[in-house]
Amino acid sequence: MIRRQGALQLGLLWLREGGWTMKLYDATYSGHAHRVRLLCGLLKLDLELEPVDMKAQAHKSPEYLALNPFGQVPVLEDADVVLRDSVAIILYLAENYDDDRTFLPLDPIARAHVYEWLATSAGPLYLGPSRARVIKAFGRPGDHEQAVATSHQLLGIMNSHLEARSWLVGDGPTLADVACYSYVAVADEGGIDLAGYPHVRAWLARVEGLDGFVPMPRLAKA
Ligand SMILES: N[C@@H](CCC(=O)N[C@@H](CS)C(=O)NCC(=O)O)C(=O)O
Repeated sequence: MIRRQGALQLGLLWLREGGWTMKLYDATYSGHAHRVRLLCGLLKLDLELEPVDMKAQAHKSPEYLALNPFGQVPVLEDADVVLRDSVAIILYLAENYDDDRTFLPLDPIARAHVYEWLATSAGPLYLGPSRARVIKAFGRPGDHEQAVATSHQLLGIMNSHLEARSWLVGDGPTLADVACYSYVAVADEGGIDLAGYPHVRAWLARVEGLDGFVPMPRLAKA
């Protein structure tokens, strides 16, 4: 297992030194894709962006479904590795390219706490701020009131958690912060006011101050 991983890493290094650039199938306003762009910025990794025209349903084309049968953005291609799902992708990048292992700590307890927030990003964050925004700003069907309620429950929990700490896990930024940042940063586009969550707002500003930070694009006002 370890030998296989080592061989994969050596192979990727060889390919990357030979001029290979990782490719992200991307959509500008997708917070899921933004997580990957953000981590690559923070890790100073080169990333080629391949825009997926979601308005034209390019993510449901046979070519794209061959990459991700769920027909969702993002997908990462790194040499012969093809990965769907933003959480899987950022885990892969941290495990293979974060030499200092700060974004995915080696300590098993700290790492388990990172996993808690990764699960939160695919649970309440997806059902809350992400869904509220897709309903309000993109006109997708769904229960906006429920998504707003889920968002406020989550933001209350995050606000209390961040009251006495700067980062979601440990003393510095980890994948927990990367996974949770994007949709919280644009929560207002889903009709969610962050005014009552000062510790969350301070945390957003802290992420934005990181070297290599990549902003989450805001939707143009109508
Ligand atoms: N679990 C997936 C969710 C990705 C996702 O929901 N992507 C949205 C764009 S933000 C999408 O492609 N939606 C189109 C669809 O679901 O048909 C991930 O983390 O990558």
